[in-house]
Amino acid sequence: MTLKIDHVTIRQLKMRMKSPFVTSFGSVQDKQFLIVEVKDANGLTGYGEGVAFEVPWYTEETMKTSWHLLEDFLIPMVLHKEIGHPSEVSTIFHSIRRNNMAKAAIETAMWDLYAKQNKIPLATALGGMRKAVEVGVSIGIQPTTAKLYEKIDHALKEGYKRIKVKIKPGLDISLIRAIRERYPEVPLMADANSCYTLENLPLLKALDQYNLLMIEQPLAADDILEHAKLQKQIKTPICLDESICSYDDAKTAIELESCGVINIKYARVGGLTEAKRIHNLCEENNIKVWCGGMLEAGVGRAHAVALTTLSNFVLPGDTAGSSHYWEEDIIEPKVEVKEGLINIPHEPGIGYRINFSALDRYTVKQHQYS
Ligand code: OSB
Ligand code: MG
Repeated sequence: MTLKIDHVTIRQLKMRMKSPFVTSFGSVQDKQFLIVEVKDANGLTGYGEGVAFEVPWYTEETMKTSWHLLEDFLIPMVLHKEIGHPSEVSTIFHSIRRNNMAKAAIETAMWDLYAKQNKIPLATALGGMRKAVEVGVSIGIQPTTAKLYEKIDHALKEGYKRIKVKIKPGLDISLIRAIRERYPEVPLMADANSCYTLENLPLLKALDQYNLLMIEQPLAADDILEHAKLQKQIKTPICLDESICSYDDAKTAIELESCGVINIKYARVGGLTEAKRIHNLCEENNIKVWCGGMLEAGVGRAHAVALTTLSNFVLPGDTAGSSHYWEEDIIEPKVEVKEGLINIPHEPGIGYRINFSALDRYTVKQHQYS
């Protein structure tokens, strides 16, 4: 059996989140993203999610650049081709620079299809052994401290295993202090989404007193060197997110000792194959990893959850359940978090069915390539 694709469909979806998600770089509520379907000659289908936002504030990609890359370059590279294994797809895409979220959208769909062809769960296809994965939650910037407490209370009641909050200049020390006053022991971390520079060293040092699990991406996305300088001067482990877009970035960060932890997002690195390579490299070098999120709907979440079954995902991920963000998800059953755990589905592929009635309702545009 080979991964020979006869049809690819790209859909653009628009889904309203329960509440706006606010970070140091902007706010999202009506989330637009892509769903890619690949179909083989037997009519079996695989699904991937194109998670780039409409605005290029997290990385340089957007939903529209993803569509362009898929249509004009990536789909023609795989359509009607005999591909032996999904791990070859990232090599096939090698001549296309970056555009990792566009690549991941179709690469993950090929992984799903491969697992379905072989009647095994995606987690098994990837080599994952866990039966359940631990989950934390990422809480965006809130209008008031009362609202933030409310969100944290709710997340703890739902059983999430750690709380991550977004910080930004002017809402950092005071925010973390306020959280620690009310929750002295909660496993807590802060994500800066690149909003500081080394000039903020005193502030970043001051955060050391609050017993944070880690501080995520304090400095610029392309500043692996400056993160190394910072890590030498603060006790809180640095976790890199935006800085790690490839295996080579991870290698550089490890060699320079820029971080103690890496947040792996398969979409940011071009797919599941590259995510697994980075995971393995980190494991060999005693760098802990956890699985990040991109406010995905169910398809993207399912891929993240499968990836998290690999052995070095030793910290709770950002893969909150479907109901955390969405009234109704595009998969069935929805991703469920119980006591901070997501059970790994046993069905082939991503292990969740597409809810086509929801998928159709949220689709604003689609095109098939054959
Ligand atoms: O920095 O991890 C981030 C969401 C969008 C873009 C970047 C990030 C995030 C999150 C939320 O923190 C993760 C999630 O719940 O999907
Ligand atoms: Mg982050």
